Parts: sequence; structure tokens; C-alpha cells
Amino acid sequence: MKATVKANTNIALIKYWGKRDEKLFLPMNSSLSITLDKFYTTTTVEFDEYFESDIFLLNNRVAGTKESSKVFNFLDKIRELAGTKMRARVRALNNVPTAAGLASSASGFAALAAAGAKALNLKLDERELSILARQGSGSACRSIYGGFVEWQKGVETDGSDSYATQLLPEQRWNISILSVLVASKEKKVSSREGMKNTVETSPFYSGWLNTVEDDLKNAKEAIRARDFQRLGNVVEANALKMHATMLGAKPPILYWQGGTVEVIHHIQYMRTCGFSAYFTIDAGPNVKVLCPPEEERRMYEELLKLPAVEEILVCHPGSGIQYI
Ligand code: 2P0
Repeated sequence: MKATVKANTNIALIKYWGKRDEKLFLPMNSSLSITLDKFYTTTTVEFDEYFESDIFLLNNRVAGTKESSKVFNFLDKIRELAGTKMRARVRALNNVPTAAGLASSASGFAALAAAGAKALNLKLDERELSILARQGSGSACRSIYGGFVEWQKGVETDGSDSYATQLLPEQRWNISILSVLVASKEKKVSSREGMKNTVETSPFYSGWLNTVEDDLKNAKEAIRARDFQRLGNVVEANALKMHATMLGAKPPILYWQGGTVEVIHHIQYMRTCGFSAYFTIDAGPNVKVLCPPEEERRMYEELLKLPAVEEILVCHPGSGIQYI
């Protein structure tokens, strides 16, 4: 009773920021992402009635208590669906550089959900897998699919209508995504804590909720029309607005470093020189730059010249989960 799944991580263009239900990972707002081609987790799950306890190996080592307990709690959800008490051995190999500010929890829980369900012979469709993955980490529900993906927040209290769907397969629109690393320090506030604190204390959070659906609609229309500039403008504004909600939290949360601001200004400057590059920033200091593939090489070279930039990882839209 064993299965292996590879899942890519994703980057949000319209951000998920805030939960309406922490246990079920139900979001306050819908979000939109691109699944990436180069950063992934490959996970093998094996259930056996002779195993006495669960074990979680992360990158060939027994994982720490915090990570392990998240995985074991998630295994409980899969066991409940399958009506079994069998313990499992989970081996995850992460090919997501932790410093890159890309969430390995998205690829990790998408791979775990699909491998766990397959190992127990649960016949879940993509929607059901998305709902399951969501309960490990919100953004994981989007990594089930490739390309451009929307996570509909849903309204039901049981989370049955809160899942992701694919808007556009990865082959249908190639864009370049440059993950610009400006600092290698681990972030101090996790996304989970950061969003909780923002929802509970920021006076700007209502402004976020009042406008995010419009941003989403705008982004979807831009994707449908393959209008890169329109998409870039809304993506950038949405990321800045998310960070603005955090600045209003008590205590305030500022993920940016000096290098973050330096890259932002440089992108804006490059636009005055005729480039079509736009940025987005997640719960960390690094900047992700979106540009048309024909501008990728020049953007890479220009950004690498900035003193604060340590490294740049380039990727493109990638596929959904793959059974191996
Ligand atoms: C996103 N982020 O949409 C947003 C934007 C970070 C900033 O999803 O608590 O690891 O596990 O549901 O999914 C990162 O948060 O949080 C995230 P949990 P998750 O990509």
C-alpha cells in the first residue's frame, strides 16, 4: 500500500491572506496562482498494518516534532476518509530552496494528499484532492493543478465548496518568473501567524476584503485575454495591498528588507525603459518578478547587478501533480 507523487509549488498572483476557519483552512478570500515548473516535493507514502507508529522522513532525516505533527495530523484525515487505523511511513524530498521564499508547504501537502489517498486506494477526483490538500496548508489546494489556478473561497461551513480549479493549462501561456533572493535569513513570522494577526488586528483588513474580488476578476480577464500588462498591474497592486494590511496589524509585520525595496524601485525603473516586468512579494523579503519570456535574460542580468541581490532562480508555469 504505497504510492509516490510529485507536486510543484505555486506562487500567488492574487494572494490568500486570512482564514475564516483555522481548523478547516477556509480562506477569507479567493486567490489565484501559477504552478511553477522547477520547485517541487516528491513524496512516498506507505501504509502497513505492521507499522506501530507514523514516521516522517524529510530529505532523508527524521523530521522535527513540529513538522512531523502536522504530517501525522494530516494522515489522520486521510485515515478517516479510508476508515483505517494503519500507520504510515512518509518520505518527502523537497526540491524547494527554503530561502527562496517559495512555499514548500504547498507542494508538500499536495504531494502528501495525493500519495496518501492513492496508497489507501481512495478514488478521489481532483476536486476532492484539492479539498484534502487544503486541510494541510491552504495554498496546497492550488498545487493539485498545473498552470493558472483559482482557489474559490466557498461559503459553506464544512469547506465542501472551497477548492481550486484550473483556469489555463501551463502550455497555454508561457511567462517568466524570476525569484529574486535578497536575504537568506529565515523569516521571523510564519504566514500562518502573520495572516491570523492581520485578520484580528489590522484596521486595513476590511479594505483588503472589499477590493480583492475586483482584483481577482481583473486578473482573470487579463489571463483570458493574455494581456500581460493588465495582469502585471493588478498583481503588483494586490501584493502591495496585502503587505499594507500587515503594516496596520498589532504588532506590525514588515517582511521587507532594504533589498526588497531596491528591487521594487528597479522594476519600476525598468518599466520606464520599456520593459514589461512586474513584481509580487509573499510573506518574506524576496521579490518575484514576472516578465514576458523574451525579456527574461535582460531582466536576469539587470537584477543581478543590484548589490542587494544574492541569487535569482528562474522558472515558468508547470504541471499539476504527477503519480510516479
Ligand atoms: C498565497 N501565502 O496565496 C499566500 C500569499 C503567503 C502570502 O499561502 O496557514 O502556507 O498553511 O494555510 O498556505 C502561505 O501560507 O498558509 C500563503 P497555511 P500557507 O500563496
